[in-house]
Amino acid sequence: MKLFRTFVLAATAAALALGAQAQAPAPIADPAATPATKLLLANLHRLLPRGVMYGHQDDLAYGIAQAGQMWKGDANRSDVKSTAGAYPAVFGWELGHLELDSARNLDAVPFAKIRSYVQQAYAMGAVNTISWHLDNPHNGKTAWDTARTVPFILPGGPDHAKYVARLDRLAAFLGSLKGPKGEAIPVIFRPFHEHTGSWFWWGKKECTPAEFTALWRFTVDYLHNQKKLHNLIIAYSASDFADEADYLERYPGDAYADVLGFDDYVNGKDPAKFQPGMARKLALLTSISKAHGKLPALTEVGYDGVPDPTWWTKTMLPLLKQYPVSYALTWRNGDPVHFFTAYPGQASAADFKQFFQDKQTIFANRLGPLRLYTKPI
Ligand code: BMA
Repeated sequence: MKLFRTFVLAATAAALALGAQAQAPAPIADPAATPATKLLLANLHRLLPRGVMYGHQDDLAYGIAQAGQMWKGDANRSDVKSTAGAYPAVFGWELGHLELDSARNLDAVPFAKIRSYVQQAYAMGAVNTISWHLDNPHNGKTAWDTARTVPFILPGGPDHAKYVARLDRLAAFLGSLKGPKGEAIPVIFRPFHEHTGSWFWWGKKECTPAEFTALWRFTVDYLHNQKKLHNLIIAYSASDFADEADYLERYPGDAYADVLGFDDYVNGKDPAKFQPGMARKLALLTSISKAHGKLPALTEVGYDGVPDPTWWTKTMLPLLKQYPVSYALTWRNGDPVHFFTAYPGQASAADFKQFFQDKQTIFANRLGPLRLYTKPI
């Protein structure tokens, strides 16, 4: 009897420990997701313990040829490939101004080009993630306008139809992302990012948690049910946050997100505080994503201008080894002073190459063409 009791207690403790450790990956939020979209998400979960995928925003569109000089639109060019020898495993793209029916996004990249870059990344077996700095639908100002907006664009609000018209344009573009056989290309869609900050019209001080979650759910439901888009993996991406409750305050629910992430930059803080701050947030992200069976990711990260020559291996790599995330996306090499990854000759280039060579990092050369989309890895 005593033995039995001890055994049961030990078994219960083991089960509890296991339970606390990991939830099996949750099914994709969209029950009607295409098989390739479901497979991509399942494969990303499988890849998680094997290493972190490196990502770069606008990688194929433009970059820095050498200090002070940009390149733009050169076929197959990539600062990451020029520096490390391989393309990123994750490609980030931005759809701001698509809602205005503009031919180019807010960073002057033509949408037709973005479509072909998405196809190129997909063909090499890499992953595409899409953000949307959409202009304020209430007053026509930019995404960075902080006027009260969300209640006006929700169903029943005076600007709802305007918002829906913008979603229609978004949906037409997302629906046009097709592979060579006409198949829908799965993408990670990351709407209303950095919502725990207060610099976008969907930010924390700009709307209530109920308004934010209503906007999120309406948007995702509309894309799924009205627009019949089933190639989306949905990413929830905070900026800074204090604790689990703060992170989840505006969480739309497990039925509305697949990836849990946050954005963090060295800029704007004491560089010495970046690593400990990141470690604190990654520890929280690890436990929250495990508890919900969601995929953890560093949805944006970087050091503008990368002035620290060993930032990749001394600051980022130790963090990524301690707290596995699916991917870490660095922002765009936008101009000679606003850039987030190395280019040949840049101060951190040699270190970036070492980061690439580490067993724990995954670039496109380690993802066979289309493998993530076609069979369980
Ligand atoms: C910001 C900056 C801007 C850019 C925006 C959207 O962080 O890079 O220059 O317009 O992202 O890509």
